[in-house]
Amino acid sequence: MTIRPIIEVPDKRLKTVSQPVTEVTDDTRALMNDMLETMYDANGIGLAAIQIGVASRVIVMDISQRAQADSPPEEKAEEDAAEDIDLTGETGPRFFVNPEIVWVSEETNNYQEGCLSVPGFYDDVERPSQCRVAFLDYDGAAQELECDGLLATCIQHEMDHLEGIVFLDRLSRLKRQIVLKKIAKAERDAAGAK
Ligand code: QAP
Ligand code: CO
Repeated sequence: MTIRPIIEVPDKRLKTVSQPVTEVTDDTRALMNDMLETMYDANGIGLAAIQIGVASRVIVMDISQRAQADSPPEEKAEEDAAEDIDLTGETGPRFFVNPEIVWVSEETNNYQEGCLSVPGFYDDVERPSQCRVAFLDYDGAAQELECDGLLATCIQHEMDHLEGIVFLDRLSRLKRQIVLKKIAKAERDAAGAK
């Protein structure tokens, strides 16, 4: 497994619509393993293939990684302990190939989202609270999954990446422009500091 560089906004590649995978092969699994290692290394909970520059409809996720980046070490240990006895089956790595949303709830919620391609920025995004997703798993078997809570939010966020959409695109134009300006300024400052 290899940690690959994560593409960040405003990189145009993030606007690519990803292509369906024709068959889940060892190459697909090698990609998923690299994505998982890359995601864990960056303390993420979800990653779409386009975020490492591969325009395939592949997503990896582990929502038990939640809040890793923000939590102090003691809290993190407690969270991990809580996850260990979690019986919802919502922990551990998950792999989604060619995911399709087959149902969404009318009920929506707001979740403060972040993105490994937009490091350091978080904002509320409104999405359906529940959804049902059909996909191929790590072994290429067809599966359906009913999603709720963070799982539902995360899968919808990641599926947006497959359409070339970043969560900033779901904010008001004003908010998006403020974030993009801050990123551009940080980029300039970093270049100037060299
Ligand atoms: C998408 O995002 C997500 O800015 C996954 O400094 C996030 O894994 C869906 C991360 C929240 C739903 C709710 C972001 C790590 C991780 C950062 C991530 C950062 C370090 C983001
Ligand atoms: Co993202």
